[in-house]
Amino acid sequence: MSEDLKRKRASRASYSERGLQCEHPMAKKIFELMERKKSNLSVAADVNTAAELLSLAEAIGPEICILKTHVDVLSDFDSTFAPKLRELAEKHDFLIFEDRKFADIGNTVVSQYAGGVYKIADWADIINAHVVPGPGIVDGLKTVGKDKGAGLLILAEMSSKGTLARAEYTEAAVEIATAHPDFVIGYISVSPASWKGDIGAAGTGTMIHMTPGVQLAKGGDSLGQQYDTPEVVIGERGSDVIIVGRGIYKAQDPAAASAQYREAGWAAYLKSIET
Ligand code: S5P
Repeated sequence: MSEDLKRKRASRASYSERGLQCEHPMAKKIFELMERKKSNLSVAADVNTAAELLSLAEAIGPEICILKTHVDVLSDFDSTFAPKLRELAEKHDFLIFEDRKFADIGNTVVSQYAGGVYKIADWADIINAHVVPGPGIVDGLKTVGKDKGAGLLILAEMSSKGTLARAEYTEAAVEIATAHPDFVIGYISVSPASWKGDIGAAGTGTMIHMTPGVQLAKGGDSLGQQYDTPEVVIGERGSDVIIVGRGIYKAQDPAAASAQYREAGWAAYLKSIET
């Protein structure tokens, strides 16, 4: 292990300590929620209907800190969906992250975020964006989401094979993210502990790292997804939140699987802050 990595590991702080440093209300809320529920598990609820999604949320709600949605894949989406999901979020104490991956110019993402069929800004606590267009995308999303108290995650890395979001791209993404502390709360990242120097400050500070591509065994799928375990993702790669999709919603008993992932994620976190 390099000296840089060793130093970073040793300086890792607890979620509650980091929550206390947060000025952004949504970042603070996430750190407090993780500590309160003893959960750093986000479930990617990539099912095909609103009915399935709501029943999955009811089953796994007690185990998760964040439910991640792709609302545009729900074949039966209508205006009754969001209020029902929000009700479950209140009941089970979780936050809602719409994984829309905005990627257009500022003016366009304003309408995509606030308007259309989905009206994401009305119900999502957290959204994410690529920075391919440059900082204008953050400025645009901010005009809609900031006053609502929503938080933005910047996609700084991706879990898929051959991703172009690496090296200099990641560094540029971090630069854009850190210039907007009033709206950006963290990153979708894969291996933040290995980022050069202190960029992104994995495991310390107020930026939250969320990492997809997590299963209980290392592996992948036939379309380029790459998986690693909660132990590696939290303990070695320096992330804060594991995002698990098929490992949970395709399991025979998603509630039991989510309990298992929550325990694995939490144990990895506790171990990572041991001094
Ligand atoms: O780099 C990424 C970023 C995201 S948000 N790789 C990803 O896989 N995701 C999302 O995480 C993806 O859209 C999906 O919803 C989830 C992973 O699902 P799984 O079934 O592979 O665990």
